[in-house]
Amino acid sequence: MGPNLRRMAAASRHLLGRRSFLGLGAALTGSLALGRPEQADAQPASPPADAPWSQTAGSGVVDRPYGKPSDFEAGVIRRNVPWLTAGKESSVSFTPLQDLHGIITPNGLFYERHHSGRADVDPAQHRLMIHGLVGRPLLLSMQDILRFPQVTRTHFIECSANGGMHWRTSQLNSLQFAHGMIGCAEWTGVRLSTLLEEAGIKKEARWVMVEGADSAHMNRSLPLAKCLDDCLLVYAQNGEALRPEQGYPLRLVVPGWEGSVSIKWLRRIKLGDKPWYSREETSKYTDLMPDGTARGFSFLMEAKSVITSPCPEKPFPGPGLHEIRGLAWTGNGKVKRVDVSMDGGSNWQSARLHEPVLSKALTKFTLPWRWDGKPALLQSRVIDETGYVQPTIAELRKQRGSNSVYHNNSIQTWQVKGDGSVFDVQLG
Ligand SMILES: Nc1nc2c(c(=O)[nH]1)N[C@H]1C(S)=C(S)[C@@H](COP(=O)(O)O)O[C@H]1N2
Ligand SMILES: [Mo]
Repeated sequence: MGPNLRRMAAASRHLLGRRSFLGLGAALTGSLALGRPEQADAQPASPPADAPWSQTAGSGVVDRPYGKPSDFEAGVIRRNVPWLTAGKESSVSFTPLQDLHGIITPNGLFYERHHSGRADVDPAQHRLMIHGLVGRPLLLSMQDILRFPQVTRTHFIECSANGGMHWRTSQLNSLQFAHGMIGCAEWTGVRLSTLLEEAGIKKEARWVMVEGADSAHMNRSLPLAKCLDDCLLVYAQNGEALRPEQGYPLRLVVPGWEGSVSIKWLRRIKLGDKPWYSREETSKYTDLMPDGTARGFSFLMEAKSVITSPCPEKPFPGPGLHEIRGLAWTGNGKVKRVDVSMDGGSNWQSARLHEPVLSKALTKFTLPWRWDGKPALLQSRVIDETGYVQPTIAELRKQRGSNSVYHNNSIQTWQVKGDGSVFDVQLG
């Protein structure tokens, strides 16, 4: 631990040590106003009475051969915005980040983005073709793909349209809708380089086209160097087969790059000497700059962070000691530091990063804070291992103008009101 970290740890021990989070210490000494009076009962006289579930045996193991969450968690679901997803030709659902506690997104809650709906593919019939500038074109079955050496890596996938609505202004007042086009999973499959080497890469090859088996046949061009570096062809997500929504039985994962290149239901890989300039890299997924030119092939997802607790969906229950929690990530590699401000960016404190801090994966951060019940402007700002600092929306608009749809990685501001409610605001 460096001196800086030691000082932070000591400071938070000091803050945490003096009073309990629920104010129990205060109840005993009677010296502090409590957030929630019912929690003041420091020494209950008797254990709680048996509830119905404590009085008879519960269900056995036969009624639920595949597990599901408690019925009390029925509100923890992906959500869509009806006006954004008028039909199934183009649809998107958002991860409920406000209800999640770790860096892994549960498979049933991973956001979805489909250009022609969810394809339900039969793995026995699915084939992957590798052709173009290769020595030996290949047509592989899933059984073939499973024979190659396996790798497992944890990475986020974020749609470059995440936060896109906020180029205009704050909209919908929701963590889920403002930031939920991201998920992070432990992916298992084969290195793309392993398969390309099996096919034999011709020396003129520079670009790789990847295409899906959905009816959109969504395709993108990727530089060969990235494909050989860290791209994965995966068939498993968090230890089980991919879900149909995430591209079952086979998808590409392009770590740290915009989600649209991580082609789902992957059926074709073609090597060439230049990009294909497909629909999704010309008419879409480009960024209109202030000078009227369009920036293309803007693959990298730059560093971003957000406070997930509190947030509009999870207001503060009352004044007192709270743990500010959030997530940070960067397409450049690892998160180096996250700073948190309570006053709209005038003063910053470093948050604690939770292990594991993985490359191109979500990283969790926390910071204890005693909220005095006064209005506040909460922000988080990530700095990644390359020294890149997450910009404010004003800084980003200065570079990019306001015609963009994609790549908004600006600092989120949560306005906390006196009653603990939280609002999505942009500072001028
Ligand atoms: N074949 C195919 N691949 C695709 C898409 C698609 O519509 N079809 N959508 C892309 C987009 S825009 C994103 S952001 C990610 C979303 O992945 P997810 O649905 O698993 O979250 O998949 C990408 N891969
Ligand atoms: Mo996307």
